[in-house]
Amino acid sequence: MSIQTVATTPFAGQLPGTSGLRKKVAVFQQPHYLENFVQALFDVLHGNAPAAGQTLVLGGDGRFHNRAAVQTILKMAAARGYGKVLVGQGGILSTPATSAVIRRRGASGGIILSASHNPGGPDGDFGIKYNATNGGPAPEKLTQAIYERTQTLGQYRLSDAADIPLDTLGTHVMDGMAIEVIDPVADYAAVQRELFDFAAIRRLFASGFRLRYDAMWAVGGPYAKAIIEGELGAPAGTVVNAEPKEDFGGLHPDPNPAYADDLIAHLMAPDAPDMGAASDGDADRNMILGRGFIVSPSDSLAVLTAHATKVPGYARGLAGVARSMPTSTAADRVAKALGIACYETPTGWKFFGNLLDDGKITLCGEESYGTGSNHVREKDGLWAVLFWLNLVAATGQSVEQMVRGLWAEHGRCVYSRHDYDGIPTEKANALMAELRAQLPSLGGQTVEGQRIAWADDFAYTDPVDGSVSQKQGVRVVLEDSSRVVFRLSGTGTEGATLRVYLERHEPDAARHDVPAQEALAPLVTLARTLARIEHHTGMAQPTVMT
Ligand code: VG1
Ligand code: CO
Repeated sequence: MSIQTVATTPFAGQLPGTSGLRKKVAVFQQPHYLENFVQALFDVLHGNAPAAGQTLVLGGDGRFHNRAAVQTILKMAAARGYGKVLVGQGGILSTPATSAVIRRRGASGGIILSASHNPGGPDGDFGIKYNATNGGPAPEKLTQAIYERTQTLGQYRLSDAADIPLDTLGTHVMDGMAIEVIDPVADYAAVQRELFDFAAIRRLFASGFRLRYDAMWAVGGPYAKAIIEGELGAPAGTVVNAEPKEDFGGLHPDPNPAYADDLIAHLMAPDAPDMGAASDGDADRNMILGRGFIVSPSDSLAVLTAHATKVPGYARGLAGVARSMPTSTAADRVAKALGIACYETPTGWKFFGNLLDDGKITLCGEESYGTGSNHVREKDGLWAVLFWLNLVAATGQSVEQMVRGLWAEHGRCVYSRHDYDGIPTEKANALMAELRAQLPSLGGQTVEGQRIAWADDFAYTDPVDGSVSQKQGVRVVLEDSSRVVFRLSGTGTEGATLRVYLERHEPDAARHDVPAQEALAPLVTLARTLARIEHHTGMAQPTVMT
């Protein structure tokens, strides 16, 4: 075995956005493409020095190209002089599990191969991202440095060793580097066991409580099977669509009302189980349903915050809570009642990292079906499901009763997100530019019969390191505190996606059952007029409403 040096030319990698590099599989299959990114990463991390003695964690969500990429990265890590790589069996590690392994094993970082909730397969998407030694997504200065390095790279290095068998646990040596093929579930399950009352959840299932967990043919399946059916004794068949498939069964592994329609149908049926749940491609997202009842992610964060002390891992109370800016203010209301701080961050999990590391918050979440805590540094789909199960067991209340309890106490934050997908990039940029140009004059104006109190472009100063992130989304807030937020997605791979977030607080319990789209209709009209959505995009309706 020896180390080869391969000449390459710089490629125009995308500026890594909220989740590293995401592209079509065909792009990743181009010669040197993945290698350039990995070499740039290693160069930025280690300069000219070898990564001697350091441990790297490696795995992915099992989508098409996962196995090939794992073998390439192993060979490059060996060439870089890493001491050891911990790779998940079959090349598999969910995003939260990677975070757990990095933290528990004291690794220097980890590489996650995933395009999260984006579709997979030969015509689908692939992605790669780096998580730092705290287990969380690389901060912006690191992703920026990686991007810059990809622009000047002239060569990369890799071992010419043979591929490693990934399907059996065991250890191997490649050019002096140890490779350990690990059980992808073990460390993750150990973390969950420390947080939740497994005995109480086991009793809940033993008493006949029924859950339907839809793993969407993605990486959450093995974790949910092992923990929910294995350790917690839920009946076989509780976890459905559980075997990870390279193309997610041709479906969109995104747990929301549009793509988890099969799960929703089961929970709306006359013989519905007590609770429904789903996780996404890399198992960091979660959707929660009660019997005949859909929980909005913003409400989920608020309920978990309100009841956290009933769970052993959070029994001593929460330091604080954080939500991404477009997420509804339900958590803020609960935090206020509890007397704890609530932080508002830009979209993307990396912005929670400093708050978690610094002990300012314990729980955090996003409207995009992401919820998590200081147990790892990623959002964690199955963790949220276990949290809800623990709460059902501890309170004796149903999922719906807990959400209604939240509404009764704090009013309902009626919420929806409208996505306009596949907009030509220039048109989406023009829409945002036009909206931003109006900002100085919006406050005090009446548009579509609604009086705007103020409007701005959200900017965030990190309370821990003082770094500033500008232009994180246009906020238009009405006098009754209703709001519309506009931003462009940073994770799509085809054209641009406009996200319009709508929120209205409804204190009147008699109106809590008005369907969200109906209650939000005036705000939708306002949003469409203000941003001239149809004019810019040609779209009269959003592609997806969640
Ligand atoms: C989306 C969500 C955001 C989430 C991000 C990564 O980003 O809106 O809340 O953090 O995906 O989630 P954007 O820029 O497309 O709106 V995942 O499950 O891809 O790690
Ligand atoms: Co995800």
